[in-house]
Amino acid sequence: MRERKVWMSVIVLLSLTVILLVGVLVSNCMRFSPWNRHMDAGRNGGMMGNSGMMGSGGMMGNATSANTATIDNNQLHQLVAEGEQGARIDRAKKTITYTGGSVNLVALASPHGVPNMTWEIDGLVNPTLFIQPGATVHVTLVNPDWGYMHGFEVTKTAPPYSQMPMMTVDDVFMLPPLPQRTTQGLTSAHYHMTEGEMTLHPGTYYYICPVPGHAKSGMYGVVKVT
Ligand SMILES: [Cu+2]
Repeated sequence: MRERKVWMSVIVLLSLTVILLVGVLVSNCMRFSPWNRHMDAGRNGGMMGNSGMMGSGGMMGNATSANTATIDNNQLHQLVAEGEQGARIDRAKKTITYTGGSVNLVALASPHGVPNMTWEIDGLVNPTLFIQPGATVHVTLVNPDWGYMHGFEVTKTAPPYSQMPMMTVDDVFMLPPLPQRTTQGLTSAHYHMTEGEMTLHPGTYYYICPVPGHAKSGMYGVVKVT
């Protein structure tokens, strides 16, 4: 009789342990699933206006338009020219300094003429950006690439990046991936673009492409908010 009681207790304890382990596993899977990350990105990228996120990433608030549009080659060049206005571009040091409270950041994802899987900003490949704390940074992402989707994410997580950065990096700002240009011909193609706004606390950040393998292949640069 006594022996049976002991066995019953052992079985109950084992069952509870199994239930607990399964619970922990399931909640971890939920937390790290791409779907969930996408939901997080949606919160950043949604049309909620200034959401006033003061949380982990150092974001003070952002408003991202969920709209995407396509532009032609002339509009692309115009956009790049506008981005270069007011930016102090140091080609030797590969740095861009944006002064003032209003920044126009135009990021071209792996465009023709630069190494594959890199960013071009104001004519520089993966430059280091200097931005003032609290500045309103208007980010325009254009994907001029042929063959690959690209998105724009800002994170406090430093390189090296894994194959699946969306699973591991801390997401401060996100413009979700855009499709490749509409046709292969550079001048006849239309280019997908999207835009959003971010405001950053002082610190060191990184702009990366969240598409699997791209940041790992070199599609990232540094943002110094100082
Ligand atoms: Cu990419």
